[in-house]
Amino acid sequence: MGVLAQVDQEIAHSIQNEEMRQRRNLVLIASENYTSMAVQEAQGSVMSNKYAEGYPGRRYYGGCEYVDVAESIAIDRLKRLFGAQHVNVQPHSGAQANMAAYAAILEPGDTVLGMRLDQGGHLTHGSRVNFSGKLYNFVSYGVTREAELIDYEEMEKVAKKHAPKVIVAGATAYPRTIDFERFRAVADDVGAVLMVDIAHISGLIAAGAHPSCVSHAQIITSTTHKTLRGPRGAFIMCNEEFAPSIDKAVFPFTQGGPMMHTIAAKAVAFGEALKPEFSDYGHNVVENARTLAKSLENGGLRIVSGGTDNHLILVDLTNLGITGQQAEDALGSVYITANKNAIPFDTKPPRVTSGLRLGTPALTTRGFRPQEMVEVARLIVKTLTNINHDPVVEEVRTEVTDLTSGFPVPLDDVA
Ligand code: DSN
Repeated sequence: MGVLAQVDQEIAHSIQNEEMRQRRNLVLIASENYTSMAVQEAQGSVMSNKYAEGYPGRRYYGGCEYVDVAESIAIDRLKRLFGAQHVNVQPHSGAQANMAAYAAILEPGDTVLGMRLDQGGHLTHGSRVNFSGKLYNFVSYGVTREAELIDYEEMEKVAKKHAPKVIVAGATAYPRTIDFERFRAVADDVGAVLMVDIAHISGLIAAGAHPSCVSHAQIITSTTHKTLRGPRGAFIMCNEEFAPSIDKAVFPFTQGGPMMHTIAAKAVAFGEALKPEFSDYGHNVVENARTLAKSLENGGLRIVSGGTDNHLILVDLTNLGITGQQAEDALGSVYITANKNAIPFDTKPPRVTSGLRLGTPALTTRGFRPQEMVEVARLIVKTLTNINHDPVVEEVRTEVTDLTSGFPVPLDDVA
């Protein structure tokens, strides 16, 4: 960080501190990861300087010959990665990808069926405080009270009752495999389009560690920075029939100039995900999550739905007598980064919650394997069962620092 430290010490310092935090902490936020240095280099490149409204070969600005190369490569790699018919790599974020996907096929006021936010869905799947819930008439499905699995029967019933134009599958806090075939059968039955938001699991699908939705969904949205391990951003995939309306909905309807530096970095990440090592990575993420869930359960914690099939775990803290907020704070104080999260049928408000969401994508990138996940579980249980017990807090901090210091972050790979 030579130049930045000379011209702007305040910002340079904040970045250095963030780098130190990412090295020192156990990062267990299910939606975070460590990008490679190649991804970071592309993201921090001169492509940030370029305006390129439009699409490769049909831009509204001159001088796009090199950014066209980067975007065309990103498109080609993403198509190959998922076997998609058409892709758009310009969405700036997952929320903007969903906004464009809705805009492509819906009119304001149209009915859409999505998963409840407080049972695992996402803000853009119809929350009243989000554009989705304000612009469209969202109806919802959730999970069953007993098994805490998606209630497919309820989903079908609600779909038949309300005849939505779109059914949205996908979640941000659902630890189990999603049955895309079943969603598509219901969508076909009621004449709806099936849209799947794979923001959380796109890396697992690319790796073959979660069943793919590509042959079932007509429209798919995803972020690029979670299990897929790319830069912060998003994309949309769709069947050819929706291609013109998706492209128009991204630009010019919801976005202006694409972030060409991010698109170049997406291309690098898609290239990495096409390599055989990425398949090992995705399977390791799931194996690590399973081990973490089992070890936490052995430590006395209740795991929502009894386990996990993917990269994340939801812990119900009720029997420990602490809230999600207290758990997040206690873990933060020992350098374990995680987030509070509502559990199904939570009685506490969203800023408090009874649950904790934990994910393994970032630690798996650092090289953690099941034996370390057993240790991570032990440190979590020790912390949560000793809240405000200062000697234990000190002890765990040292144990966490010792553990993470043995595992490099991508920055260490570069001499
Ligand atoms: N904020 C993301 C997550 O953490 O799951 C979803 O947008």
